[in-house]
Amino acid sequence: MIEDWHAFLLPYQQAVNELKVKLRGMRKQYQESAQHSPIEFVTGRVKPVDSIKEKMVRRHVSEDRLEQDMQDIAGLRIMCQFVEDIYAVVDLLRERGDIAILEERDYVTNVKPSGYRSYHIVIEYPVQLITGEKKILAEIQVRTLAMNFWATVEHSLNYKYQGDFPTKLADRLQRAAAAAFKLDQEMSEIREEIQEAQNLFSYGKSSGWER
Ligand code: 0O2
Repeated sequence: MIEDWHAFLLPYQQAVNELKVKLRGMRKQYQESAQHSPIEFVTGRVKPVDSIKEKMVRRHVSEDRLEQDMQDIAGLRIMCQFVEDIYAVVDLLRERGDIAILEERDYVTNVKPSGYRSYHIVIEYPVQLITGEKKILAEIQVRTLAMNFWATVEHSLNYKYQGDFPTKLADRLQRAAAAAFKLDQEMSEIREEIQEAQNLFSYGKSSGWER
């Protein structure tokens, strides 16, 4: 029995905090060298205890298998402007010496039945604790801003309807997913022009809207 969930989750929180800094650092380096950053912004979270318990029941995960079998207790999200940036980010992650990629799931190409798109990477990341090194599993979700918009809205609705959407709403969500992907495709078509304009404008720097 895990009696102290706070203590159990502490290394996960440390992993999320460290990875947020590192991934945001990658964006900063692109900006400083006046190059288009494939990373627009980064968020992270530790799965709330209630969600962990709910997923343990749903996926038949016992407490003694939790660390190995639940891969998204530590979660990072990387948002990109363009679909092409997703694959650039994945390449960057593959090159890093501080994370080991265990699994990749390409829901960008292989869209889920719900309409969900994102690129999922399961990593192993070592955190340094006062008791020594501990390897933590974390899931990095890489997606465009449009995919993120859809997933965020769908996630809230899912919470309300517990996945049992009325048919009309399910249809709307499917159409919204298709529209979001169409937007991504349209943006990709004019990507070079957009990036040229962004280089001239040097968006992140001169506007002051730092992330
Ligand atoms: P939260 O609140 O986002 O943290 P499963 O968890 O059973 O769906 P699996 O194999 O464990 O599947 O992992 P998978 O499919 O690689 O990733 C699960 C996570 O991806 C979910 O986490 C969501 O973040 C996201 N995701 C997957 N499918 C959908 C979807 O249809 N809609 C939305 N909005 N997000 C999705 P959680 O556990 O739902 O929690």
